[in-house]
Amino acid sequence: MTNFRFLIIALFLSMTIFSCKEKTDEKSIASQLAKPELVLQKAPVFNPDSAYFFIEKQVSFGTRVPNTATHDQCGAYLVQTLKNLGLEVTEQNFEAEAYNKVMLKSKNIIGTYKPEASKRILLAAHWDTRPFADQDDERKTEPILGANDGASGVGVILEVLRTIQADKQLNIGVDVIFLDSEDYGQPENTGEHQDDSWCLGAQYWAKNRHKANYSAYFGILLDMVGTQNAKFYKEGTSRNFAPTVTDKIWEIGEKLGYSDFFIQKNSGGITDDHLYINKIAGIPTVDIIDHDPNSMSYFNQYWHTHDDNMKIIDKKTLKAVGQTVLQVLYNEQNTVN
Ligand code: AHN
Ligand code: ZN
Repeated sequence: MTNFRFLIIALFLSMTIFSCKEKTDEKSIASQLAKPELVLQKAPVFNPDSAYFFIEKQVSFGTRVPNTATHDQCGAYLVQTLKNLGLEVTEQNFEAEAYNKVMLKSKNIIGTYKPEASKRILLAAHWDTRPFADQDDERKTEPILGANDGASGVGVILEVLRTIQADKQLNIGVDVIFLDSEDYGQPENTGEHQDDSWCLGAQYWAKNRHKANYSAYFGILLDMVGTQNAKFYKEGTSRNFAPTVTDKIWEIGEKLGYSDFFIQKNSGGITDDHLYINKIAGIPTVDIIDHDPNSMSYFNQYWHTHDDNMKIIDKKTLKAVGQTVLQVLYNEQNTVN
């Protein structure tokens, strides 16, 4: 716990130093003074029942821990689902060394909507699940089902894609990345702290993008977006690397009526996949992640426990996140840059 707290504080301090450089020019001050009223462009309706189904389907394979058959089966399902949705699919296979020297056979799964469009938005979520329940009191060494931590972000993104494909109106490009080996991070009190033991798929992709010089206008990472009463604070890593996009998403979430979820308050930085997409790939990327800066674990009560199963998934939360992400995408096509 102390390690983790320290990490957050260190991260926050280092980012404050970075951020001092930006956004003090005259233009941004002027635009802050005359902030135009947000207009919601026409966007299709997000269906939380369908998103729920995509989550249930992933969980039905069992736990999705790298180097296991159920992991590979779920990966094959995600590849096929993206293809069925009409996307161009790239499977990025790689081996990553875990904190305990285990080599993880991993697969980032990338889907491309409208490859010809030059303006592109990146949507990301991790699809693997944690190999242990280190925050639980029982069966700590057994893997978790990860209905929320893993499947929820992927399920919402799949439903966003299905909606866009059915609607046929969105004229910007969208890339999705289902990142692997996010959740094999070093548990607390297991020897000397190792930096960068989480988010191995994001680190790999950020260093080895699926297309040469790939970039995007901005990215949105979804992590733990499925539980009842989820709270999304404006997280520090997102604010530091992508302040404008963070504000835009939270403003849209509020305007759509989801202010119970999109809390207009800041929290400290979290080490999550977006950190590496920001830091290494240079794509301004925001994390929509359920967490509670005032709680002991910093995350939700189900985090890395066996309670992270289908029982905690709430369609209201899926709707709030999915509708907000759709609206962000549809608002981009008419924005004057
Ligand atoms: C750390 O615990 C350092 N980061 C949290 C990233 C994470 C784990 N997201 C889901 N599971
Ligand atoms: Zn996790």
